[in-house]
Amino acid sequence: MKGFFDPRQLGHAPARELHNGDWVAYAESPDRALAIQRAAPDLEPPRDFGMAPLLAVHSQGYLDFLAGAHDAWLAAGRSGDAIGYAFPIVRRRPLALDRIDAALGAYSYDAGTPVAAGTWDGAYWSAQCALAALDWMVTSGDTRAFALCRPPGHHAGADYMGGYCYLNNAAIAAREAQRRGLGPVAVLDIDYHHGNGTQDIFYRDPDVFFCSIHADPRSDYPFYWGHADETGEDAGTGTTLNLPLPRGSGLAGFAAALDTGLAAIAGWGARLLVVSFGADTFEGDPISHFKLRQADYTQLGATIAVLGLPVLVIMEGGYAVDALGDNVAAFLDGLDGA
Ligand code: SP5
Ligand code: ZN
Repeated sequence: MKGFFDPRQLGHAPARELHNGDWVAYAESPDRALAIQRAAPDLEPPRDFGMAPLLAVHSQGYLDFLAGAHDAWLAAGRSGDAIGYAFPIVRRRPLALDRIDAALGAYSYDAGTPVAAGTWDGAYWSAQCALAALDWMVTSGDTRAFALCRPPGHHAGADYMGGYCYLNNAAIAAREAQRRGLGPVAVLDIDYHHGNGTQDIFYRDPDVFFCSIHADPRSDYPFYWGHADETGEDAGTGTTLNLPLPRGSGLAGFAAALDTGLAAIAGWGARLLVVSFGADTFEGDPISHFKLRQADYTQLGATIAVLGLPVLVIMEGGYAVDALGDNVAAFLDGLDGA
């Protein structure tokens, strides 16, 4: 399967994250991308599609903040990665926040998403991979493409970062697909964690169907989104479908939810499927609690292929680095009918 990856994505390398009250090594490491690259060696760098497709999803203020955050951190006399410590519960009104600490809090919802020296470039080229994979499908007529997006994107909203995510690669590709007349577009999110950023971006949009299968937010991050009663709002009512599963779920539970999600997507009339794929549903994942095995990913890919839609795969999470490449390859093989 044709795929895209840019070495500049490796420059995003935060050192540590806050976990249960301690600093631990950052789980979303550059090694993840190298592991996937080893298993899918035919990846090529994307061309530059510029800022316009990013601005179709994210606010100018947020993009300006993200591009300048690490410099502002250094200018404030700090070293290392920029990280916030104060977060507005509700953004009651827009304020011109000059101090870097105020901006870091206003543009994020967690303390797990530091801005490092290489973050802007890494996130930018990660998003360009999503656009290049979409462009490949359009120009070649291929019904499949893979974007090795890293950093991942599905937790990032229009004006916030979180959950290791800065730019919402899946949403950027989905919007660009709409613009090119490839819609209606459905986004199927099968990362272990709910894709809150993608949901938020399309919550009132009747033209993008969002379905997520994930660990129940009553037990798992991101806690505040992904509950079964979130179904969209205003014109988008009914175009969001959340299928939370309990911790410990394996193939049987996951496959049943996938059947439900795919039936909804088919019934809605999607013409293009964007899959936010996370391999953190793997039994050996160090931060997650599902029980999928490598062979299960082939089956999930094959089940999605039965829909008969063009499928653009966007990489999200997956932190068992030693198994990550094989798990991704297994999923892509299933999609390809191998
Ligand atoms: C894209 C994606 O999968 N994001 C997941 C973000 C989860 N962040 C909160 C979980 C905190 C667990 N930290 C464990 C660090 C172990 N080194
Ligand atoms: Zn995840």
